[in-house]
Amino acid sequence: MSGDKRVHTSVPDTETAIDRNLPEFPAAKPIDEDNYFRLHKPPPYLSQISRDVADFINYHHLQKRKIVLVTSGGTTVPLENNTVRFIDNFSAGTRGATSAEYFLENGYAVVFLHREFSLLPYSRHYSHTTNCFLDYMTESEDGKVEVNAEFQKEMIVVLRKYRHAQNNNLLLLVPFTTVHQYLFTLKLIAQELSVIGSDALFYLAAAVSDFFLPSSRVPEHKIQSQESGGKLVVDLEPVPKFLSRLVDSWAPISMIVSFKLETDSSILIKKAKGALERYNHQLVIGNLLQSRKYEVVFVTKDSERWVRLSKDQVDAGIDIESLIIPEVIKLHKSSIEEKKKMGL
Ligand code: 9Z3
Repeated sequence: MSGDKRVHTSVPDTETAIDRNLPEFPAAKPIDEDNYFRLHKPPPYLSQISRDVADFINYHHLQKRKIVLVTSGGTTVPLENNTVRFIDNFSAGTRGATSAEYFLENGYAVVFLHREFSLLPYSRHYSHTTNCFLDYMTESEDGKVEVNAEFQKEMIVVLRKYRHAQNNNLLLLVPFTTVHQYLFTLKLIAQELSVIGSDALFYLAAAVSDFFLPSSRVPEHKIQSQESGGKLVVDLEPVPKFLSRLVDSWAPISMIVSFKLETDSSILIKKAKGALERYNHQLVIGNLLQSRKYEVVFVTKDSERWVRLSKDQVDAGIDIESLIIPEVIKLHKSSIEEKKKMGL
């Protein structure tokens, strides 16, 4: 028997297998966001997450600590309820996990909404590297397991920061796997965070699918290739533009930073500006898949500014997040002052 009380999202929820009573998902309309939450069942574990998040927010709000929601990793779109096949979005979780560490260093408490089993703050230094974690270990002369001498210096720094976050309850890990779980959990956390208004910051680095399969159309069992003449034709719907709900009604006073990922450099800024105009939030950080670890562009309504690591910084292994996060925090501070002046 396992004593693990944590929520896990990667095992499909087969009890909510295809429900033919649900109405067919209507074609795309401007009210899609509301329809989505009306026509889909929330994940069954959501009330547990709600309690954990509410406790975390109350605890830090009492201590006047700012709270950031960092989203990280890619969402999946399952093609079957007992999921064998799914569509995935690219993201290792490096941006989110690394950013969370720099927010923690700068005094924020962090709700880390992440794809289960993607990179996590602190453990990321050791968990998904090409080294097996056992390569960090060595056996001492008296038969004890120890950390290899060459890793001691770096590991003690990471270990101290990790313990500090743990001992002070500064980091709340909340998992998702599917885009469905992501949307319901984001909505829940946003509504709970809205209680602290401008002291909350949303930093949306997760790679969220633009398409999904409405639950009314998800088959219960593995799709059989013989039944469809060997072809698989997938007909997906656009994911509702949840960002507009986040900005307008879930957390209207908080500062929202979203990421825009492109692979074609000639459209990055245009797409980032388009997102700002569409959702009316404060900042889009644009990045290209190919260069995301070395350069990003901060796009606001009236400015665009590249933030880049120099060659020396790249060679020294500096994280670009160590440049991004202080800039974001500066903008959050001015946003708080502005909102306070407006009496919000
Ligand atoms: C990003 O652009 C992230 O920076 C990356 C990070 C996914 C590139 P890694 O985890 O990668 O370090 O491997 N995230 C946002 C991606 C996204 O789906 N954005 C949507 C869009 O571009 C808006 S929410 O339309």
